[in-house]
Amino acid sequence: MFCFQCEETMNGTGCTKSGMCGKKEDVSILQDRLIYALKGYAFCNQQGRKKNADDKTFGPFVLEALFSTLTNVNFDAGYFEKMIRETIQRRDAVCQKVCSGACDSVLSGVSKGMADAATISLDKLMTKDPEEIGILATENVDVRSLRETLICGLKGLAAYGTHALILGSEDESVYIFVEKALISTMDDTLSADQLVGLLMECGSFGVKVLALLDTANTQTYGNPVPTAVKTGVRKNPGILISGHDLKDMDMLLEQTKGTGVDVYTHGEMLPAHGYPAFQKYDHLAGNYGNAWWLQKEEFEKFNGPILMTTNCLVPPKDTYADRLFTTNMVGFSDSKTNLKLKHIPVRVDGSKDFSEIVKMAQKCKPPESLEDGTVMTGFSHSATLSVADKVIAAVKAGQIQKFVVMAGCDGRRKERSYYTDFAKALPKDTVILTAGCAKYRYNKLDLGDIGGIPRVLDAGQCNDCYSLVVIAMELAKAFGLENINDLPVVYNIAWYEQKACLVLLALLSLNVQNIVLGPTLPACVSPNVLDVLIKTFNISKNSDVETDMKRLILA
Ligand code: FS2
Ligand code: SF4
Repeated sequence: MFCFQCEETMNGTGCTKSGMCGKKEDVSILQDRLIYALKGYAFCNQQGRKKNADDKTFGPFVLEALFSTLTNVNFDAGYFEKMIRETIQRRDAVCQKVCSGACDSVLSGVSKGMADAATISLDKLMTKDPEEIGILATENVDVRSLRETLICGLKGLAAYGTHALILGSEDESVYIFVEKALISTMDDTLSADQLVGLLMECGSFGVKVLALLDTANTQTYGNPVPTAVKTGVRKNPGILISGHDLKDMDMLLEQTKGTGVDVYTHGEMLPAHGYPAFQKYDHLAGNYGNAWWLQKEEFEKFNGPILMTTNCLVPPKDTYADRLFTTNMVGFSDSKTNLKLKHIPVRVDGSKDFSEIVKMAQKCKPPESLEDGTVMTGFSHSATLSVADKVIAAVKAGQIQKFVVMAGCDGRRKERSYYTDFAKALPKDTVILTAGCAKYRYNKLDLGDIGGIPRVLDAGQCNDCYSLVVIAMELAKAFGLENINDLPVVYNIAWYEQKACLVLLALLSLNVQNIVLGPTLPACVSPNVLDVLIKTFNISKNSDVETDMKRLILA
C-alpha cells in the first residue's frame, strides 16, 4: 500500500504497511482500486455526456465513493468491494450505450492507463498489481504531486457536495468538473501548468460547493446564532452524535423526544447547537469531549451509544465497540477480530430509523462527567456580520488590530500544542476566526472579549469555512478594499485531511496570500510544486510561536 493523503502520514512521506489512522493494507488497496475504477467510469460517462447517454446518477454516486475514501471515514473492506463492483457495472452500462462494445474509436489517442481504466474487467481490476493502479504508478514526482493534490481536493469537494446533496442541493457543474478532473489525473498529455490550473479550478468549485452547503444548512435549519454550549453532563442516559451530518442530528433529536434520553454532540457536531431548529429540543444536553482523536478515552466514558455520521472515526476499542454505530458512508470492519460496527441504513425517502440506538441508550448508565463549563459557537457569517458595525468601529478605533484565521483540523501530533500556545500568546487586540475541529486547541481558553466581541469567533464545522470567506469579503467591502489581502486578516491554518486541502485550494483560488500552514506541509506536495505555491501565493509552513507571532502579527 501507499497512502500519503493526510497530515499524519508515516514519517511525513507515506504509509506503506498500514495507516497511522488504522487503515489496513487491504482497505487501502481497495480504495486505490475504487479510485482507478472511478477514473474509468468518469471517462466513459464523459463520452456518454456528449451523446446524452451519460449516467444521470453519476454525480451523487461518485461523490459518495470519493467521500468514502477520505481519511477516517470507512475502514470496511466489504463496503469498498461493493462500491468497486457497482462502479464497474455503471461504467459498463454507459459504455454499452455509447460504444455497444466497439470502444476502439473512442479510445484511440487516449493514454494507455486511461484506456485500461475504461475497459478493465472487474476480475482483472481486483487482481491487478496494486502498484500499477496506485499513487506510485505515476513515476514523475511533480506530475504525481499535482495529480494527487487534485485527488485530495476532489475528496474534499465530494464530502461537502454530499452534505449539500443530503439536504437536497446539488449543482450539475460540480459533477462535470469532478468527471473532468478524474480523467485529467490519467491524461499524460497535460502540462504541469494545466494541472496547476485544474487545482485552481478545483478551489473555485470548492467555494461554490461551500456556498451551496451554507445555503442548504441555513435554509433548512436557520442561521446559527451565538450560543453558549454546556460541556457538563446531566443525569439521564445519553446518545452521543459525532461527525458533520446535520440531517442525522435533526432526525435523532426528533426520534429521541420524550424517550428520557439526552443527546450530546461530539467533535465536529458541536456547532449544531447554534442552529435555531435544534435549540428547540430541551434534551439536546450539551457537547461531550473534544476533537476526534481523543475519542478512544472519551467514548469509553460516555457509557451510552455513539453515532458516527461522518469522519473522523478511529478504529474502536472493545470497551465501547458494541455501542458505536455508523451511518452514511462511514463503516468499520476488522477481519481479524470479526468486529463489524452496526450500520444504520438510509431509507429510499432519506429517513433513518434510530430506534435501536434509542433502546440501547435507555438501558445505559448516564455519561461520566469529563468537565463542567461552557463553550461558545454559532458565529456564522450572518451572526458575525449582524454586528459588523461594532466590528468595523473596533478596527477603526484600533481596538482590534488583526483577525487571525486559525481554522482547520486537529490531530494527534504533539506539535499541535503549538496552536494552543499561539492562541494564548496572541496580543489582546486580536480576534481568532475559526471553523473545523482545530478550535478544540483553544476554544476552552478564557481569551476574553474586545468590547463585547469574543476573541474566538467559531463559525462552525470545517463544512462552514464559507462563513470565513463571506466575513472577509464583507469586511473588505466595508473598508472599501478591492484586494482581500489588504484586510487586517492573517491565516495560520492547521490541516489534517482532504477537506482541509480543498479549503486551502479554495483560498488560493481567491488569491489569498501569505497563508501559514501546519503542523507539517502535505506529503503529496513535491518540492517543485511547493516552489510554485511559494512563488505564486507566498505560502509557508508554521514555525515556532515567537517567530510566527513576529511575522504574522507584529510585522
Ligand atoms: Fe476534524 Fe476530522 Fe471536520 Fe476533518 S473531525 S479532522 O476529518 O472533518 O475537520
Ligand atoms: Fe496514512 Fe493518512 Fe493514508 Fe491513513 S489516511 S493511510 S494515516 S496517509
